[in-house]
Amino acid sequence: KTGEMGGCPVHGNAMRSLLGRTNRDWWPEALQLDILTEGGRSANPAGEDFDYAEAFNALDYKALKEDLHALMTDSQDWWPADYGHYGPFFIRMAWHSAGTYRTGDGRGGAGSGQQRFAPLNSWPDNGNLDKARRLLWPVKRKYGKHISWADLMILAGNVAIESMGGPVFGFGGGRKDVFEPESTYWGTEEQWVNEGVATRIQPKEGMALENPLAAIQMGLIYVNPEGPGGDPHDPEGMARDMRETFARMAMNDEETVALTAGGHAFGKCHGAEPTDTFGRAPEGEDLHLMGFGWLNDEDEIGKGHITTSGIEGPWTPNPTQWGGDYFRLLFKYEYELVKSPAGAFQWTPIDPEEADMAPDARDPSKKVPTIMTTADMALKRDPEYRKISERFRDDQAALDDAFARAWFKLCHRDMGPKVRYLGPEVPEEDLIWQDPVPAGKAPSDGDVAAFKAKVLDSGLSVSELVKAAWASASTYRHSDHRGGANGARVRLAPQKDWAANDPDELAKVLGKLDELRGNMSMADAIVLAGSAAVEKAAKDAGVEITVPFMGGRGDAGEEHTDAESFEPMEPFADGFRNYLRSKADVKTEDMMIDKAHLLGLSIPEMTVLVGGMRALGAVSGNGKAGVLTDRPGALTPDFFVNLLDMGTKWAPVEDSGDEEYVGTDRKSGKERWRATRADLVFGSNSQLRAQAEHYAEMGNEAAFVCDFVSAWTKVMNADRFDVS
Ligand code: HEB
Repeated sequence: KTGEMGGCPVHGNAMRSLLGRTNRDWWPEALQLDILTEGGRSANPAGEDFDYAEAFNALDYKALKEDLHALMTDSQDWWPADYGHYGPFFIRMAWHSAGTYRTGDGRGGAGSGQQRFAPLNSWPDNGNLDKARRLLWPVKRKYGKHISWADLMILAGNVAIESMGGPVFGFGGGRKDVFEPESTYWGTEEQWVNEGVATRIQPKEGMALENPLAAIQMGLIYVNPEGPGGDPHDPEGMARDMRETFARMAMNDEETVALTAGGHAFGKCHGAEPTDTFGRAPEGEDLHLMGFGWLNDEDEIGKGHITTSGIEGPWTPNPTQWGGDYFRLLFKYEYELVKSPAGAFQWTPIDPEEADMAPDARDPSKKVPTIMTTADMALKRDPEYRKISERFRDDQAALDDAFARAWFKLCHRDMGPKVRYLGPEVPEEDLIWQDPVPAGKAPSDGDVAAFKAKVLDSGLSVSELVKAAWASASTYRHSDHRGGANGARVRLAPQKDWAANDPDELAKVLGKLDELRGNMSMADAIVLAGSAAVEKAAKDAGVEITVPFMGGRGDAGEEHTDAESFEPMEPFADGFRNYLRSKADVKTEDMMIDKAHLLGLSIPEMTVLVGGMRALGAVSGNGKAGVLTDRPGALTPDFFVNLLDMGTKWAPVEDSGDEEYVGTDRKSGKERWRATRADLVFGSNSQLRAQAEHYAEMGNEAAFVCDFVSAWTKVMNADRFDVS
């Protein structure tokens, strides 16, 4: 079965790698700068300690916005503005920056300025956005460190909407740039959309869109504008593709309609010439083109009409003015299928009135017909989309509000809690998709100590307490900053019922903690109980240590929680707890690395957490696998010591699909241990073995405990954006 929802990344029947096709596969000739980041050397010229929030707060925001307004109509000879206004172009840039976000793993999105780097800078769907970013450069240069590229791209989109009279809900800054491409899984296909790669949804073949991907073909942000796989004759398929891909971006039907129609109130498609006459995409283009790609004729740049998608024409008669013309025309006319000069399928109104024609983008004295893409036509042809579209046609205020809110969500969905937003235009209103958490109050030192004593006296085991704290905190994703222990959503649906969380045991532990906590929040109590257990476990291993505690978490209720939006966060695998729902096409150990990456952990942090949690017996299902110790519950390095012991011989358990292993005494043949792939990889992989050796070495026992406590604390506090 392919494309299972709920976390499993599978692709066809092929075992696939964690990263799929990478930049090195796409551009083997590209400069190998990554050798300079070996040894943990940072690629960030501002330094890893650069405090972007501080820099942003010192920004002259008003002046920046004025400069952006002026930029909109400051047409440059090297890339002239259609209709004398860059607004639509910047909106598309911002939308494509944000639109890579996907709920499955929280990756993608506008948060770090990834559009500057491969592969995104060279995706066919991002055609010519290299020019849009270059137009912004003088403004970026002027405001320097005070505005990141990531923020600037979104703010330029907002200012563009404002400057064309469109509705805007707000802006939150705080997206810190990175200086190297992020390693995100974008799929395994070896061709781009414009090279004929197959679409990912194929109902006849039983193929669903592979999780966590959210685009229908390699190199697209969402759907193919010409129709499923380029076929304009399949309206149901078009709507199906839109519904599925936009849902993966956290958008429902109403948001999808509002965004698409609102976006296409502006600007035009570009298809003046056949697309096979272009130069290469930026990442593989000649040196002297200085990062530009897709040029038709480099001397012609800016002179003729351009080609981007291959579709040609604007949607409305007023492409630089917000209004209701998109829906008015969509419903006023019958549309017929035609081909653009570049040969792309598109739709055009039959017998349009003169007043419903649009000006030519470069010559206002000329009139051209308007168009719709096959995707736009779905808003009329799909029954559900149509109802919403008709409502918006008849109620402009409703469209204004829906578009403004959906645009705000699109651009901020990957920023996590609202406390992370910066600047003077952050909206007051709390929105459910921000996963709001009511303010909490930190318990006093006395209450902390008293509670810890009660917990250790409660009869709950170290393993139970550690597992509950891990279940609560480990939902955190560094990708979109969602999840984590704050809010104690682990006691709400759907998290309380996740198999990885051992629901019955969790309910028992949470019930007991609720009795003991007094007026401490549940969120604090769960974390603190875990700390108490870790301290006890360390003591039982002969090390006295205090686990740092930062109280003040609040408790979210059901009214603060969009339960459905948490479903994609359910772990399919969690190597830290030795949990695997079912065998997948991605290796179990790869999924552990992926989880560690989402938690923002380093290799040693991942290693010490796995080894420590195994020693504590904190495994889902409370099985034997991985608990390589005779004294579970004590924070010893036994996991590593026993894993590396040559006295044990490992072999796969028959019929386990190489997911379970048995370790026998090499001499007697007697069974000693059980383990999974997520255990044995620390012995089989040379780099992880080196980590395991470090923690197994005599003399490192105390360092092991210290490192465990600091990695543990990092996970417990990963979402504490409310304290800095
Ligand atoms: Fe869009 C443009 C498609 C959604 C906004 N788009 C465009 C184009 C196309 C498209 C094809 C053309 C490009 C060129 O240049 O050639 N879209 C599409 C699709 C979809 C969309 C298929 C899904 C359904 N959009 C969207 C959204 C938004 C937008 C959501 C926002 C909100 N677009 C836009 C704009 C433009 C475009 C503004 C224009 C640009 C210029 O003008 O430059």
